[in-house]
Amino acid sequence: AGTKDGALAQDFVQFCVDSGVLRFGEFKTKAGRLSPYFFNAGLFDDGAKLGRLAQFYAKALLESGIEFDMIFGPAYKGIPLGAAVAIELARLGRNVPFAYNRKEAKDHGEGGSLVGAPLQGRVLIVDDVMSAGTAARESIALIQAAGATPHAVAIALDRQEKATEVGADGVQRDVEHSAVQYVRNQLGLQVCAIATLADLLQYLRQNTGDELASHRDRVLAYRQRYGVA
Ligand code: OMP
Repeated sequence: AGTKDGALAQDFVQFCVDSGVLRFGEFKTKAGRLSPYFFNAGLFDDGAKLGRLAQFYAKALLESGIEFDMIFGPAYKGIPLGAAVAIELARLGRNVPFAYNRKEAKDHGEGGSLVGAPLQGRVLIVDDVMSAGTAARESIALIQAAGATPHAVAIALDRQEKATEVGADGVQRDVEHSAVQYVRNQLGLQVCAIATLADLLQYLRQNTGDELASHRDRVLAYRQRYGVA
């Protein structure tokens, strides 16, 4: 997972720590896990940070060599991210159509739940973090229903941890693969992540100090318990 250029990932982790997007402590994830770190993309909360974030996505995408015809930003968090990436790509000379969805279907005005360019061709989904992959599955279904091809997903951080499934008995269980592995291997989409948990651990290894060392031990223990191979 991630990009070939480890330097880009390291710069990105540093940027996220500096801007408070990546924090260490105790956080509960959507899947109910107690995580020693959390990535909150909502804290890319001014024009400069959003612009820099978009540059990271664009560089990671260019390095990945993934081809696509348009960008889709899933509601809510993917909307500003997709828009920012579309603007940055246009600035770099690659102007592609952009669309997003609304969560509540509208019965007047433009109607429907899709806004922006018509969904067609190979669609790149831009989102923040993939954990269980629920959001990705919804976007994929929506793109297919519109007659377009879900082709790739760009995310900022791949947590590289076991996805969960709810069994017939209604109980949630961990599975052996991550959401990214599922999207890549089972759904056949290409996935580009600016950084991964491995990059975060490398950052914690290289940046010494007592505080970071204790974070590193906790992140390693978390990976031991929930991480994928
Ligand atoms: P899925 O849609 O199940 O893949 O979960 C992704 C979501 O998890 C994100 O959109 C966030 O709401 C949340 N999340 C983070 O944003 N950052 C993290 O570090 C961890 C999570 C999470 O809850 O797993």
